Amino acid sequence: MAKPKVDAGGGIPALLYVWKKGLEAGGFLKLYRRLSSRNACKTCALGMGGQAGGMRNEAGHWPEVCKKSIQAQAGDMAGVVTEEFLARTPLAQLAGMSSAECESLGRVVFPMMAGPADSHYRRISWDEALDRTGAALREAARDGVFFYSSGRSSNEAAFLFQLVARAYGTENIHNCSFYCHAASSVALKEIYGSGTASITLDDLGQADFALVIGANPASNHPRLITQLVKLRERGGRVLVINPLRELGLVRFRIPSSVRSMLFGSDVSDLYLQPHIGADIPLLIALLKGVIERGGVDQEFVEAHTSGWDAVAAFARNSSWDELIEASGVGREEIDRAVALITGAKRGIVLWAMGLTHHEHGVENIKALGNLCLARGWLGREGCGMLPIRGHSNVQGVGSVGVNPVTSRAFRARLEELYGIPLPAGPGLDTYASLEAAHAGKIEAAVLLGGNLYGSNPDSAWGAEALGRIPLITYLTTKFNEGHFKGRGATTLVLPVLARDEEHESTTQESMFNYVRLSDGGSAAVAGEMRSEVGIIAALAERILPAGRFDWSALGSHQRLREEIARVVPGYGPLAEIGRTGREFQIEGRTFHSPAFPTPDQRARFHPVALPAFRPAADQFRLMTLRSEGQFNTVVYEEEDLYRGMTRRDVVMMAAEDATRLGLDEGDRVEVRSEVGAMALVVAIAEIRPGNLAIYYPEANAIVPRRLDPQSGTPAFKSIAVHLERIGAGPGQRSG
Ligand SMILES: Nc1nc2c(c(=O)[nH]1)N[C@H]1C(S)=C(S)[C@@H](COP(=O)(O)OP(=O)(O)OC[C@H]3O[C@@H](n4cnc5c(=O)[nH]c(N)nc54)[C@H](O)[C@@H]3O)O[C@H]1N2
Ligand SMILES: Nc1nc2c(c(=O)[nH]1)N[C@H]1C(S)=C(S)[C@@H](COP(=O)(O)OP(=O)(O)OC[C@H]3O[C@@H](n4cnc5c(=O)[nH]c(N)nc54)[C@H](O)[C@@H]3O)O[C@H]1N2
Ligand SMILES: [Mo]
Repeated sequence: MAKPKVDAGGGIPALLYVWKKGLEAGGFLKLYRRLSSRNACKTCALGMGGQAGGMRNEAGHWPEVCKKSIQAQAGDMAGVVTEEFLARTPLAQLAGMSSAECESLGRVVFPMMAGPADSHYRRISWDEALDRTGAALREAARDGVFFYSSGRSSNEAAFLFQLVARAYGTENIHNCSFYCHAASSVALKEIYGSGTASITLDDLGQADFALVIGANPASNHPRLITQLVKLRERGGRVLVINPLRELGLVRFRIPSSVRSMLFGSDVSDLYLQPHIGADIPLLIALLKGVIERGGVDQEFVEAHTSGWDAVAAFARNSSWDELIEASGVGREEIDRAVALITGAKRGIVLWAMGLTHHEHGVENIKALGNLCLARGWLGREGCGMLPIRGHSNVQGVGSVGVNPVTSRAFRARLEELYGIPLPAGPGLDTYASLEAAHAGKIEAAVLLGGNLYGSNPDSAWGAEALGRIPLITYLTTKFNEGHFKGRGATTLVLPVLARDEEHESTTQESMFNYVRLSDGGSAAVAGEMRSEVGIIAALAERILPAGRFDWSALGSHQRLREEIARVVPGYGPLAEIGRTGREFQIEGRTFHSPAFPTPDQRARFHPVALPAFRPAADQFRLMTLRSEGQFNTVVYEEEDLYRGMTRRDVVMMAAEDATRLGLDEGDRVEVRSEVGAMALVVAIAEIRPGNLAIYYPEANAIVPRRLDPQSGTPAFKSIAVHLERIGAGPGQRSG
């Protein structure tokens, strides 16, 4: 069994790490100063920093630190890519670099390009970079262009990005959420009429029950664990549903609490391990149990919801045996979970990619919504639904319109204010754009951050698709694999300032629908980096007819905030935030009374059938996930401390399966899907037998291009695979 070196998440190793990174970044004080500046944290969307000050959460609590905010900060401060390096390193060699190697190259500090005949990237001027991109866009058919954004950029940059794209004439504007929480947005809109969390941070402080399903916040949103531990200290209960037993969801040492650091804190009361992709039968079983125990909040259901009868009848008529068999969780454990759920007054359900990354992603969240509504856990304090968002501003990027499907109100405002005639239909979403590229229909693409190559399923196909685009322009802080393996015929790489280096303040939106102001600051390294807004405005001048917009004015963040305030519902206070520093909760998104923005003001139950995903008898169910040492496609460390893995090319499997197949820890195996095979090393983990886990982004070599039809999200976590032994160790050693 792969044994972690630690007995809990967090703790001393997390603190030691801070020192190590501090040294790498050129001194602890220097790093500390940056971490404590008034800028929203660059990593996840839990909300830290802003005007409350660095290392403070939305309630002002200090100190709030986590390892990955330090990784990201130190990463932006260390080293630069030089012209000499580019001259001596051919593209072919760059394309052979791992994610960690790309990250270690340092900051990109001048514009560069590689054309079809080039063997190396070479430095170019800003004018040449912008002129080339402008010329390609001017010549392209409007529906032959796409604009992609990750979730790191500011609201100001993202708003301008979509405004320029729409004024230019395309609706092919999308972001990384189509590979992330799109399923949550689609489902939540159908459940309560708004596509984001129904709760604020305060509600978490009032709940007496939390269900954490399909998420690993111990690694990915560590400060959320503090909230769970506090909830338990108040006498509340935490239920975890996850096929893999994650150490940090069992025990955690919270760095800001002396007692927790010394003795550790229990994070959960009960841990259910269903099969991968089998949450729906389990959620139906829990609902059935709640009904049988008389735990339905009849008053709430009658007064504030619709659709209950069909959902209740389906649960009642489902057989226990079938639900138990399909979910993999036994009756006794289900009963214990039902007792926790019915014993609680105010419950919050939290989830992430374990629910969205399936062909039935939207259905998963509807099934979760059904359980929540049956208990009356919506539209009341301390109750509700919380999608645990990924990137620090992924929600803001969507709110300000980087989306191929915008609301009627949003479109009407764009037409009215700017006279932009908008095409009737939606544009291409993230995957659809790549599909169009693969079919040779994309002529140019502009990518504001992110790593579309590394995030995409079926990497070989993804590289082919990107390779067929005549011109790709990447805006980035650092190199990633996409800049080398996801090149177009001609590729430009333009260097940007990170959020805490911007000359003007910027804003971000957290997963609690709270908008924060970041002060900006000075650049961590010397170079020609420009602000994202500056680059987009300069591009706009080259692709849009003169006189229609005053692009020099739209290069001002304050002015952009005034525009956003006029266009985006609930964003009114943004106009003043730069002057007053007053951060705000977006109106109309979170609910403390049961009046929902649906046509009949009621929340809706949705009938959900058992998912079709069922691997054959000789196959495994495979999920792809993150380690504690990475941020998405950026790998900082090979080690996954909490899972006890010392390398990344492992396949985690249950001891029972290994024994059955005659495998030992460290044996080499091949894991094969319908699109490819990977040679990996066996690591025994506490995962439900019949299920496997491997690390993303490497995993995308074998992730098939199967999508949730309702959200367009690839099924990164329910893949049917074969596993075969190819040789004995030496492989993963227990740490
Ligand atoms: N340190 C760090 N922090 C991050 C990121 C990072 O890469 N590194 N990425 C950021 C981003 S963009 C995102 S979206 C979030 C991602 O945050 P998470 O969604 O927490 O991350 P994942 O590692 O993709 O998977 C989460 C969990 O889902 C479980 N799971 C897989 N399949 C199933 C299933 O079928 N059912 C259930 N119930 N569980 C399942 C896995 O066992 C794993 O524990 O984190 C953000 N924060
Ligand atoms: N198999 C598999 N695939 C997955 C997932 C999975 O769990 N399994 N998860 C999916 C999810 S949830 C997501 S969100 C996507 C991630 O998709 P993306 O958001 O596209 O990818 P990231 O790896 O987060 O992008 C990191 C890059 O962003 C750039 N960057 C960082 N900061 C800035 C900035 O301030 N400005 C600019 N312009 N650029 C910046 C740097 O180049 C950095 O390397 O991957 C998806 N793909
Ligand atoms: Mo994400």
